[in-house]
Amino acid sequence: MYKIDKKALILVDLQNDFCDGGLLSVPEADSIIPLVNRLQSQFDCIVATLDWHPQDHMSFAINHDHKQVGDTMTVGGYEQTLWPAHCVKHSEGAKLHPDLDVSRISHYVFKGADKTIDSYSAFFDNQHLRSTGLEKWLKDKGIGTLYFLGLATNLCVKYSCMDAIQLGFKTYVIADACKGVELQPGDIQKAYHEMTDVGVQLITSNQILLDE
Ligand code: VGL
Ligand code: ZN
Repeated sequence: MYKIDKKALILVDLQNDFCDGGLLSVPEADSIIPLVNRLQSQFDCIVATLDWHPQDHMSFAINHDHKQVGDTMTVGGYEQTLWPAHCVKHSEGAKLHPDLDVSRISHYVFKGADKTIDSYSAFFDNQHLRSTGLEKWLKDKGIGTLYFLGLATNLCVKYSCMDAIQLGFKTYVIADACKGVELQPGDIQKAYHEMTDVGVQLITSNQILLDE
């Protein structure tokens, strides 16, 4: 007896604030959008994640006295980096990039909506206290293999991939369809190493588009 393994493509945080001109822009983010649109045609199931913060979110430097963007603080035993305000729910900056093809997205994951905790991963908040429900949604559909792309490689893409492995999904990251932010030089490379160390498979878009 064999199990049919379905695949999903997960689009991570392709929102205006992470794109060119946004409040927390990732260098060259806009350049991946045409590729993301082409890749979608190779998958039956497309999921999009959105960073979706309230104005008073704890990850915004502006919400803490004597703190600047880039500072860190310890919250509930884990280190939180402080960001400029970004992806405030319902704002223009929180919308998906206008050139992104959204016609085939069948599920949306809104994360970071609790003001007291951040959520880089598509599956859990940063303290693994609460699930976003994505694991159940995928497993109910018989999806066992996930392909990730989007923004930022070393933050939300990485944390999503690491959780996916832990949850038992076969996990790929499409390297040329991701862009990252180097807070420290080498951050992106380091993130790829952390991912491959736990079993995430690094691929490029041409391996998926071969039979296009
Ligand atoms: C992200 C920083 C803060 C991301 C989200 O999508 O990678 N980065 N919030
Ligand atoms: Zn955020």
